[in-house]
Amino acid sequence: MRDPITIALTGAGGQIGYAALFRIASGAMLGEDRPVRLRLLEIPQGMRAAEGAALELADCAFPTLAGVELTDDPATAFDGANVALLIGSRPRTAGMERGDLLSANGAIFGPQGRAIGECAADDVRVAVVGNPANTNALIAQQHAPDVPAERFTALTRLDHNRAVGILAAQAGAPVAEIDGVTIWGNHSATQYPDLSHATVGGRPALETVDVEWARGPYVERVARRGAEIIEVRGGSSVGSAANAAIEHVRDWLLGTARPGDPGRRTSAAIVSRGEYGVPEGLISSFPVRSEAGEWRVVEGLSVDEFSRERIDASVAELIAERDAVRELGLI
Ligand code: NAX
Repeated sequence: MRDPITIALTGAGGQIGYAALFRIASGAMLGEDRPVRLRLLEIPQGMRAAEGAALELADCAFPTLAGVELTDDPATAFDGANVALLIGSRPRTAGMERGDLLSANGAIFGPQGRAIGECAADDVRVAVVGNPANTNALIAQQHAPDVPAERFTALTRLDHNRAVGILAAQAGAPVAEIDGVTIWGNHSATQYPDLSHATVGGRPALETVDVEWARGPYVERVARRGAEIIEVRGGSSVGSAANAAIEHVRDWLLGTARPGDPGRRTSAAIVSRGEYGVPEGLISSFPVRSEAGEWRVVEGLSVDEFSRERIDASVAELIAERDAVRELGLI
């Protein structure tokens, strides 16, 4: 066994936290040869549920689980953390305006970002799941000026996986034959699932499925998939969200290449360096690969007029969110 890695997870008493913890502790995220030390951050209201999850973790007797600590103090939670999964957030409730939502989350992600900056390990990598994920990641990043900006990311992997699954079903092909799907922009209804460069069994996806479908109902369905799950299941996405968070971190730390597929790529919301006309500094979803622990945007893909408009619309929303949190003094 190698040395343990310290993983801080917020919202451990909530649904996604609960679904993620067992797989992380079992080695499904970083491998069965990598012990994990878990630090669970909750607010007092969520603490009993997190304690219950910790008891169940003990009952799994995972050889990869090197320890579990619970705390409501961000500085304790992030002390020496190599990975921070920020899942807990303030959801939108009835009658809440956008400014209220952003302020409530600013009060969470600002202090957590500061604690990460002050206490986390030098190699810390942060993945934000709690919504509005991209802007929460930006808030946290802006409070940790000494941490390299690119260490703060937000999850669009669930959107990516949804986009792959829905394409596979439409094409009547196995998921393993789908490649080159991209989610652009914000993890919100404006996101753009793009099949322009996707392939199904090596053939262009847009020759396999109807282009009108790909640019209309498909985009809509992927973007609304969370609402569809709520309608059908009676609750929000939990298992798939936990899975996506685990895949995001695994690919980031261990790389996206797979045997026989060295160029494998995915989607993640990472800091823009101006790629594809996305203003520098925004945390926006791109086509990405990871190598040696660094996400890199896959560059050089052609962007047609339809895609340009969709990307720009989602990026405009990210700019508006960034400007709003600036005006509120949250960054
Ligand atoms: P839950 O309400 O079940 O759990 C959230 C937990 O976070 C609660 O236990 C709460 O006490 C805790 N919490 C709140 N503030 C905290 C703080 N300051 N520090 C530590 N813990 C805190 O929500 P769940 O279903 O687990 O969803 C969590 C978040 O994921 C939500 O914001 C949700 O919108 C977001 N999602 C993001 C997705 C993505 O793809 N990026 C998809 C799934 C999900 O909708």
